[in-house]
Amino acid sequence: MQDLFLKALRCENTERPPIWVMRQAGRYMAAYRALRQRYSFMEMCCQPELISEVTWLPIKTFGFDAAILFSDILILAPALKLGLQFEEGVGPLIGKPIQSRQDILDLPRADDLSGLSFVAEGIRQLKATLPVPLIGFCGAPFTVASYFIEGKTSRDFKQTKKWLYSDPSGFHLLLSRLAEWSIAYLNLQIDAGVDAIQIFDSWAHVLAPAQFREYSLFYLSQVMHGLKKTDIPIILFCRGSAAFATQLAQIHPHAISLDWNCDIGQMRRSIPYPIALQGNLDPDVLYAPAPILKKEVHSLLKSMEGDKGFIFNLGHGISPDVSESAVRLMVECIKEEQSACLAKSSF
Ligand code: 1CP
Repeated sequence: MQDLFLKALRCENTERPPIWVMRQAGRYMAAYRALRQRYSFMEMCCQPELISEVTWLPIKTFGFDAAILFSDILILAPALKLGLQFEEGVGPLIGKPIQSRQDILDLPRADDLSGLSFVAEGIRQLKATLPVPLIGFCGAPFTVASYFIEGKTSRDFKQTKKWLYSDPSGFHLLLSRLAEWSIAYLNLQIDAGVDAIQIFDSWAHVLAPAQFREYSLFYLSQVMHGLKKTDIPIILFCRGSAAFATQLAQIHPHAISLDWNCDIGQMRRSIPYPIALQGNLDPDVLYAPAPILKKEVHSLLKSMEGDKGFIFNLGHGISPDVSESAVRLMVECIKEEQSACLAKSSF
């Protein structure tokens, strides 16, 4: 297996930075859209053969250095008996949002994961064929809680914030139940063979720093320390990472994924090895004309030149309407870097 990605996660020198992108198996790919003509998103998430096929798509097409399991952070909802559907043009809808302390007490405990066995089977199938490391993932308890409370995508997270302020102990109870589920779910993925884990705290940026420590960081740390394989590399992604990166570093993940609101080279000065840094190209750069795209990719590479633990990624998920040729160009630029390095070393 090609191990550029795992080496960078261990902060070992690599001939070039590895590259993968968040949401790399998704709607910007024609092959993905063609599959979606035949299957619903939920069908694609729940059938091991389809999980494997979709996870493979961006690896085959663009040659990324890591694959991310095709699934969703909300796939836990059906296992928690909350119901989940994805509606065209609307997004995720939770059938029975959590509205009271009793709703939390009624949630099943995380001792029976048979409802998620299709994920384990998908991972096993992938591990038999993938030439690059496989990233498993889950949502951070805070982000998953906000979907389960709001019941759908929200702009302002009013219900979540109201609950947090009016009933902190109830909110903590929900977060600790979700942390238990996250641990069990990630352990299932580890048992099935994933090579690394990324935890997505996509809505962390709605929290103030002290709230982030209390309602997010504490549970991220609990999840990390609950994993059965203590040396499995863990990447923490959160929106607002520019503000929270130093807090994230305090719980010692293997890597922190940065959004594009910070200068990653400067961030390296406050986040020491052996924490690797992942990021942080503005996803909208993929709309730019080729010369600008190349310039932006090179300037990011330049700012992390010589860094032992750098993984090239976007600052957040890739948008569904970018062109595949822009993605191909970005990957080529990074791989050219390797040829440039090899050429240099031959003098
Ligand atoms: O219509 C479609 O075809 C579905 C689009 C889609 C896809 C391709 C959704 C719906 N989820 C996914 C896959 C997905 N989601 C992956 C797969 C692996 C990959 O290629 O990266 C991953 C890791 C996720 C994680 C995820 N789902 C996050 C965290 C990452 C992030 O982008 O912040 C979140 C917030 C979700 C929720 C979600 N899933 C899908 C939608 C439309 C949403 C809501 C997004 C929102 O609230 O804005």
